[in-house]
Amino acid sequence: MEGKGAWESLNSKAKEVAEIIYSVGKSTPIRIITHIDADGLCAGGLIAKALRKLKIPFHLSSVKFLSKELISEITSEEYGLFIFLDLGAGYLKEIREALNSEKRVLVLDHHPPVKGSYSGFYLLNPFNEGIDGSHEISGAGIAYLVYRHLIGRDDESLIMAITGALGDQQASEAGFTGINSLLVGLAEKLGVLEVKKDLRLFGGPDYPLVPALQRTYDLNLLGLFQEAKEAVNLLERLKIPLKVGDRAIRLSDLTIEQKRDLFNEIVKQIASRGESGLSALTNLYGEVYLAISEPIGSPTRELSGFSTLLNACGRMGRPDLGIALAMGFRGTVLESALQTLSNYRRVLAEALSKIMEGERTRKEKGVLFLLGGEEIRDTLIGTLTSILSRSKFSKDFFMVIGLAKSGSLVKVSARLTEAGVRVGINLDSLMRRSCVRVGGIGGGHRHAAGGYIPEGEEERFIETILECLGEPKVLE
Ligand SMILES: [Mn+2]
Repeated sequence: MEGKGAWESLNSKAKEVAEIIYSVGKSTPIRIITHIDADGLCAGGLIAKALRKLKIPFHLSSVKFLSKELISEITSEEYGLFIFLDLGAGYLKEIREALNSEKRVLVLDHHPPVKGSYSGFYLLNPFNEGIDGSHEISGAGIAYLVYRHLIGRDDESLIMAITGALGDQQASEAGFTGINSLLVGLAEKLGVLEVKKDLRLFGGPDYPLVPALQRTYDLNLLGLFQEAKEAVNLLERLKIPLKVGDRAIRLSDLTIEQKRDLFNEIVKQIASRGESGLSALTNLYGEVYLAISEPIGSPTRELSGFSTLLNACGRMGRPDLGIALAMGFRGTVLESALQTLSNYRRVLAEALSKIMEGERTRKEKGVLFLLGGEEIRDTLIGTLTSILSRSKFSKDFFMVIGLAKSGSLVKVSARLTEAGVRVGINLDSLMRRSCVRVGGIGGGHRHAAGGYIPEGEEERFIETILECLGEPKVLE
């Protein structure tokens, strides 16, 4: 289904969902469960904002993932309506089993739904309308469709739908497609969004340039501009003044020549980092999404940076800040979120430098293991594994596999290195079988996968990985 037809079918379903929320919410408080990533926080913030406006009481939690246990725990609470946001489509069977007749459940998720018939609850899912939920609409996009019917009009909260889609990396180099591009068009028409091609720095063209360089995610991952003085030195070398009048200089203050010099210099610095800088290079210039409803100079004005900020809040155990930002709160909430973002970066940088010195690593037959234990947060292990797999540090290995304690389980996160991609290892298959053999669950994609194993099984898991590497279907 294409364009308008897809919009209409999804939108009319969203209206039905809004009507359920409104009618049930008049008599009973609502329980919301959302995902902890940037998209999930945007989705949660949107529904929370609408309920707050309607004076419908609710309780919201954000979770790292769903499980059978968590679903039955949550649905046993005393609420009349449960709403799952940005997750749930993979757990329809478990949700149905946990239901009883007095409780109503809404699953608003853009992930592919598991096959099978389900009844007794409402599923709003793009795949059921012929829309590709992996690229054409995010969890926040779905939540926005419900939001607009709850409050009865479109408003500036539409930027959260676009922020969520950016957080889920649904924009390709050519921009958005499907419902996402319709939402962008609607936001432009409403006068809350501007899209233009520019250098993609944190905060956008109207944000102070020095912190913009420091906070741009890809540059930071490469170790560039970690300190303000490195950014200041660069500007001084290019003879770009630090101030305009008595305020800090912004990207939008630069002349075309200055901007070109800055671009060239950043490209040079990225290139000096070798192959690990490739994705930073492709991300450096392109579509920039600006929320013109946000004040000039605010870190929430450029939406890709906004999603970075939300992501950091979720990963550092402060999803409450992310939800509040997505609901529209600023002031001290925004200050704390920015502080959380710098903590996030500091923690990542410290962990990386320890790992580079050989701490917490184990090298076995082509596999670099990162043993996070309790020291590395389970929400950071994936990011660290991914950075390491792209760095020179792992060039003699086929893959990096990180482990970190996660509640009563151990989270596993695996990424292929260039060498691993070249020899054709299938991580989905490797993770699936090795996690299962030690009593856990795993899977994912060819180049990036993960899973969970029981605590205490780490040694056996490492041995199992090495065994599985010799088996068919792992090497293709
Ligand atoms: Mn999502």
